Order: sequence, then structure tokens, then C-alpha cells
Amino acid sequence: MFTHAITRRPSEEMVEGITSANLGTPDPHLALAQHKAYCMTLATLGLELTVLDAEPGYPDCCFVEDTAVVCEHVAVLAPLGAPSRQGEEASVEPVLLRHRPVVRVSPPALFEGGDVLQVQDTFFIGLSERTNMAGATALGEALARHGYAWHALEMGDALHFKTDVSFVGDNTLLVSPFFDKAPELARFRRIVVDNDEAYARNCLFINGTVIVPAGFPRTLAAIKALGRPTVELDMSEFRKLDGGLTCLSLRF
Ligand code: CIR
Repeated sequence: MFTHAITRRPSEEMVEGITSANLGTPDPHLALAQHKAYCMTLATLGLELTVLDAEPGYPDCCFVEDTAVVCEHVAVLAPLGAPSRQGEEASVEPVLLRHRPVVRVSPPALFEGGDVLQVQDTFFIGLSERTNMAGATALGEALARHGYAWHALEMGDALHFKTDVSFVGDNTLLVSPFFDKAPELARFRRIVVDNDEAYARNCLFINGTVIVPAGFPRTLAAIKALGRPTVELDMSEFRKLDGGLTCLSLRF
């Protein structure tokens, strides 16, 4: 069960955020409204929220998931892989320290939280352009000290591991065709989300409910068929910056 979440509001500066999406410039006002709906949804699902203000100079700072990995026993602060985002983690640390011991990892080891998926006591870490083997190893070893298992996985062309793989409860993952073949994930039931609904591979499982991005009917139907309650959220403005549902919060 998650009891807490940290989020960070987007600001006007988000129009300068990193993107490969080719979907146009995000509208900061609409993004703020979508962010409010996201926070409301997490609160309705029982989470106590800490909502941080946007940080000047960091256009991507609303994607707070990338700044740390938090689990039951420890939080590991990320040395972010994107140069323009390095330093975002500093303002998250004091909030984490209220809840968990915090471990820091230093460059040249690099990782971003978006590359890390926890399923029960196992962490899957994608080796992306943002997360190197040194970063995965430093993170994995910090987690292993608390009894967790970890695996590093080679990536296809996704930005982050969780862009392509997310957990929706009951031993079930949403996966890209690429990760459907990964031996490390073979023990899970896998729902393959095709490229035309690729954005919906990133869903967010909170205390039994699956939050799904609005506008992806086949993925929604596949999740509903699992018997899970679902909530749809409009994510249009964050999608323009390659950001998905998990990216907007740290849950613990
Ligand atoms: C970036 O490229 O860093 C942001 N525009 C998007 C980050 C998305 N975060 C995530 O997938 N965890």
C-alpha cells in the first residue's frame, strides 16, 4: 500500500522542456489543471501529498519521479542523466528525509527514477541513455543492502524503462513488444501494448486502482478485463514532453 506521494507543479518554463515527441509546445495553464486533477486522484486513492513548487531553471521539474527511487526501507537520490535536469533532486531530499533514510549516488554513476520499476521485492532497472551500468549497480547495491533483488535490462529505443513497462497489479505488466521478449520479465503475465497505443504502456497502479491516460481504448479495455477499477486522466500537455503518468510522482 502506498500512503504518501511527492509531486511538483509544472511552471511556465515547461515550454523549454526536453522533448522528442513532436506534439507541439505544452500549454502551462492546461498542464497545471491536468496536474491538479492528477494530485486530486492520488489524494482520493488515499495518498497524503507533498506538492512542491516548480523550481526556476528546471523546465522538466514536474517529472519528479526521475529524482529518486523510494521503497519501504530506503530512498536513493538520483544523479540524473539529463544534464539540464541535474540538481532537481536537491529539493526533493528534505522531503524524503522526513520519511526514509536517504542514500546518495554520485556521477559518473547516473540513473533516473523513470528507468526503475519495483514489483514487490524486485527492482528492474533499464539501461537507457539516462541510466548507465554504474548507476544501475550503485542503485541495485543500495537496494540489495535492504534485501531487494535487482536486474539491469538492456533497452530498446524508449526514453525510460517505465515508458515501455508498467505494473498493473496481480503479477501483470503492460509491456512493449520489445520487452515482451525479455527473459527477466518472463515470470509475469504480460499485456502487450502495440505501438499505436504506446503512450498507454505507462499506467500507474495505486492501491488496487489503475490510472490510465485518456484516449487509449484498447489498453483501457485490457486493464478493465483484469477486473481492476480504473481512472482515466488527460495527460496531453505532459505527453508533449515525453512524460507519462508515473513520471509525475514519487509514491511510497
Ligand atoms: C525528460 O526528457 O526528462 C522529460 N521531458 C520527461 C521525463 C519523463 N519522465 C519519466 O518518464 N519518468
